Amino acid sequence: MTSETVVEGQQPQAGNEQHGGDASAEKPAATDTQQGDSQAADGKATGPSSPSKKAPKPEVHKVDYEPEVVYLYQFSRCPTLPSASPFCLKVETFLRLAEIKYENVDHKMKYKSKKGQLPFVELNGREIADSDIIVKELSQHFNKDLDANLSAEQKTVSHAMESMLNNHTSWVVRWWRYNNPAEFLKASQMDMKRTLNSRLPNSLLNVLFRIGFKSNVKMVVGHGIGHHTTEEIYDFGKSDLKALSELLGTKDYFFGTEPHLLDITAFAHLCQFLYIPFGGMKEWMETETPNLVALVDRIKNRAFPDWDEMCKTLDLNTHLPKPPEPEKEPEDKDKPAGEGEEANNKTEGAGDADAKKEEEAKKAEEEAKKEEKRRKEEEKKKEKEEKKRQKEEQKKKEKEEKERKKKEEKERKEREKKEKEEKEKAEKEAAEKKKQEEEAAAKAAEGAAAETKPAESSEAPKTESQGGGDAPADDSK
Ligand SMILES: N[C@@H](CCC(=O)N[C@@H](CS)C(=O)NCC(=O)O)C(=O)O
Repeated sequence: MTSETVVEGQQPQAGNEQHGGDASAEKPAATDTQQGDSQAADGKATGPSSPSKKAPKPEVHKVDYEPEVVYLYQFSRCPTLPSASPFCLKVETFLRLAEIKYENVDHKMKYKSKKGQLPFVELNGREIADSDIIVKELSQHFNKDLDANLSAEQKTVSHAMESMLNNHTSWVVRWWRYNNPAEFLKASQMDMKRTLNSRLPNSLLNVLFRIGFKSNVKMVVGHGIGHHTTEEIYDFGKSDLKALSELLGTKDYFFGTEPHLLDITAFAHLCQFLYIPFGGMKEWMETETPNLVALVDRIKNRAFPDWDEMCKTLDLNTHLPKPPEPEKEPEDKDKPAGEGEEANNKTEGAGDADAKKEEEAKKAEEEAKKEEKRRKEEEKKKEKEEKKRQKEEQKKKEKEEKERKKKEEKERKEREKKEKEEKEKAEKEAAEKKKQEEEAAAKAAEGAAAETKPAESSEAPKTESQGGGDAPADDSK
């Protein structure tokens, strides 16, 4: 891969340049602990001198380093913000707020860390990679722990939120960028020719960039976020931003009146939404999370007073005093007007090479168009499938609801029927019982009547012969 191919996630292999640099450069006065590293760094053998022995490969790119100065390797500047990489912006913001002396190495995106990514830094002849590890190690080395005064609970909240931003929120941005490389180039106003200091035409660079970015789509699928619909992905991002906004509330910074690491991480990620806008997220933030927009402004003003200058000039070291301008060589009269270094670099066969490159660019453009068409079709298909799925789900729900109502109605009817039957049964039983009681009563009455009759005859007025008359009744009975 050449330096012309530049894509996030597919940075050019530095190849031999990986640990290149000026090996003959003056060896810096290294600290004791870095002695070994710096000896290796200057490209000179550290063992007994033997002409046949090959000098060990320097451990760092910047061999003429100044001790205790951090050398930062990040992406080239972007016209709309200092870095289109939240991880690079995080490290630079930290270096500035922690007031650590640093210098950006303008490597034109040629290098990446030994772990394979940007950013990385070199300090005293040693490479440190990964934004979180860089911040942690530099905080310790320079005794600049910005979170030192936080409570254990605040540190836990900070850790959770940073993790969300680095491992979830950032993928919403990546998903959009990888799927929309042309729109990303437009929104970021990146001029690839200038960014890469390339001699290739911008059209070719843009096509190569787009193809490279497109190939990163598999990364967002691998992460998992790429499986979802556009709407769902934006909702993921909005939920993260809402959570941050709630935590910030009306405070200046997440944990009070001074910035901590969470403020720096949030700033670096939020900038991506605000300065390379996409999908209406910026507008959404302005209305739904204005406190986050204000936080970005606060940190921007505090850490990047040279923001406008760096975006305009794309200079990586606007914070450093400028070295004296080298004396200008007299103008070459034969040089065609308007052509600078490029003209010097042109060789005899440059015309042929350019034609070949144009051809390649055309082919690549066609490929990119096809790829774009394929992607759009796939997206349409996905959306169609999603709509179909939603429709089917709705239908299923309606059917289930209908069945539920039907079942309820059936149960209600059965219940009513049962109640009615029970009522009728009870009424019948009551009527039966009443009838029986009446019959029993009638019988009893009849019986009583029957019993009364003979008694009546025996109680008939007794004849005198029967001892009747006025004889007194036997009281003892
Ligand atoms: N965990 C890393 C993430 C860095 C990262 O994702 N860098 C991207 C650019 S934003 C990169 O260098 N990608 C190149 C690759 O993965 O090959 C950090 O915090 O530094």
